[in-house]
Amino acid sequence: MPRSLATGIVHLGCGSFHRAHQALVTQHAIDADRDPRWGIAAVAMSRPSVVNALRAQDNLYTTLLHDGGKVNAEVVGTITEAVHAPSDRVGVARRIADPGVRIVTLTVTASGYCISPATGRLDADCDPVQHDLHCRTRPSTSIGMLVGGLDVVRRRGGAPPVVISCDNMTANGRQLRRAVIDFASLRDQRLADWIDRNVQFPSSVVDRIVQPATAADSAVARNWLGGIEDLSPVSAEPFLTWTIEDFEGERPRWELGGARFVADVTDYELAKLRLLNGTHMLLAYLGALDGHGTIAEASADPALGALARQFMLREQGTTLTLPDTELHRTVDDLMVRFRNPAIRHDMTRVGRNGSDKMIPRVVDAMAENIRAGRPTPGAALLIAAWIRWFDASRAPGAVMELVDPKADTLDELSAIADPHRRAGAFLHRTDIFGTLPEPERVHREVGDALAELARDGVGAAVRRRLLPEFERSNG
Ligand code: CS2
Repeated sequence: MPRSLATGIVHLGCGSFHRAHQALVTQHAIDADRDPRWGIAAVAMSRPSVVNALRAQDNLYTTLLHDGGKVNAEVVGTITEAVHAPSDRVGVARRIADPGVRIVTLTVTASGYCISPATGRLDADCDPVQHDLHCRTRPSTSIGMLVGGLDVVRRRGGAPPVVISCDNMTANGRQLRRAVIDFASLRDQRLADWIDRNVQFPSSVVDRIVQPATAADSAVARNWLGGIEDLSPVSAEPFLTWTIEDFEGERPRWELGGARFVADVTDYELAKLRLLNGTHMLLAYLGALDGHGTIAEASADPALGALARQFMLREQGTTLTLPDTELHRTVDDLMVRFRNPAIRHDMTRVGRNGSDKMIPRVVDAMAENIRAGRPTPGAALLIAAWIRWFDASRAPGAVMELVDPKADTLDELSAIADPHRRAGAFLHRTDIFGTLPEPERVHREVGDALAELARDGVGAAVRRRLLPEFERSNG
C-alpha cells in the first residue's frame, strides 16, 4: 500500500458491510497497481460511533474472515477520512463535488433511497425529502447529498463522478438514478436534465455475509495485532463477490482486487437475491419456528437443510439463466456458506423487514414457476412460516421478535382464527405479495401450510414437502 492516499471516492454508509467488501477490494486493487488516487472518504449517515472509533485509530481497522475455526485477519487502510454527516463542517455535497472525487458509492439500505414502493419513484412527500428540498445547505438523505454535490459540479462546469449503488436491491443503479433525477427535477429541471445526460449510475451486486463483531472478535483482533485494541473490527465470511456494470471513466482497478465487470448485472442480481437471500428467508422463518437461533443451526438440521437445497434447485433456480452445472455448484457453495459455524447470522436479523423482501426474493420466482406449471411447495411454506412468526410475535408475552415496517398494519389480519382465511387476508396485501397468478391455488397451499405448521410442527410440514431425492440428501 502507498503510504498516503488521495481521496478519490466518497462512500455513503460507513457500516460493516462497506468495510467488509468495497474498502477491502479497493485495498487489494491498490496493493496490486500502487495507484494512490483511490482513498475513500467514508460517510456515516447518522450514528457517530464508527466514525469516532475509526478516527481514534487513524481510520485503520481489522477485517476478520471466519472460515469454521480458522480466521484470516487483515488491516485495512483505504479509508482516508471518516466523516459523520450530521456534524461534518465541510458538508457531504461539497466532498462529492471535489474534482479529485471520481466515484461515489452507496450502502445505505433500500430505505435510504426514499423510493415509494407503490410507484418506484422518489417519495417526495416523506419528511426527510421535504427537509432536504427546503434546506439546501444541510441535506440529510443520500439523495439530497448527491443532488447537492452534482449541482456544484454542474455549476463549476466539471465532469461528474460516477455513482455506484452497492445496496442489495433489484436494479439498484436504475432505482438510484430515478430517485436522484426525481429529486433534482423538484429543485431545477435543468439540473435534472444535466444529470440525466451526464451522470452514470451503474448497478452492482455485492455478496458477502457480514455479522456484527463481538467481544470474541475484538479479542481475536487484539491477539493478532500483538495487544493493540481495535475499537471497530469487522467480522465476515471468506466468500466475496462484487459484480459491477461496465462504465466509462477513471476508477480503481477493482478487478485486481477480485471484482468483476460485466455488461449487465441482471442475471447475477437475480441469482443472488433468489438463491441466497430467498433461501435465507426460508431458513430464518422455518428455522426460528423450529427453535433454531442462527442460519448455521437451521441449515445443519437435516430436514431444513434438505428443503433449502430443494428450494434452490427446484424452485428459485428454475427461474434463472444459470447453466445446470453452475447452479449445482452455486447451491453446493451456498450450503457450505450457510453452515459456516463461525457465522452467527441470527434469525431476527435475517427475518426482519420480510414484507419488503418478499417480492424480489421469493414471490417473483414463485409467480414464474406457477405460470410455467411448476410446483412451489417451499415458497408456500416460507410464506406460511413468515405469517406464523408474525402471529407469534404479536401474541401477548411473545418471545419471538419480528421487526417489520408494516407490522402495525398486519395486526388485524393476524387476529383471523381460520388459517385459510388468514392466509387469504395476508396474500391480498398486494403491497407485500404483488399479484400472484392462480390466487386460489396459492391461498389454499399457504392456508394448508399454516394449518400444518400449527398442528404438526415444522419438521413434519417440511418432510411432507421433500421430494424423495432430497429427503435422502440431508441437504
Ligand atoms: C441477508 C443478507 O439479512 C439478510 O437479508 O439475507 O444480509 C445477506 O447476508 C447478504 O445479502 C449476503 O450477501
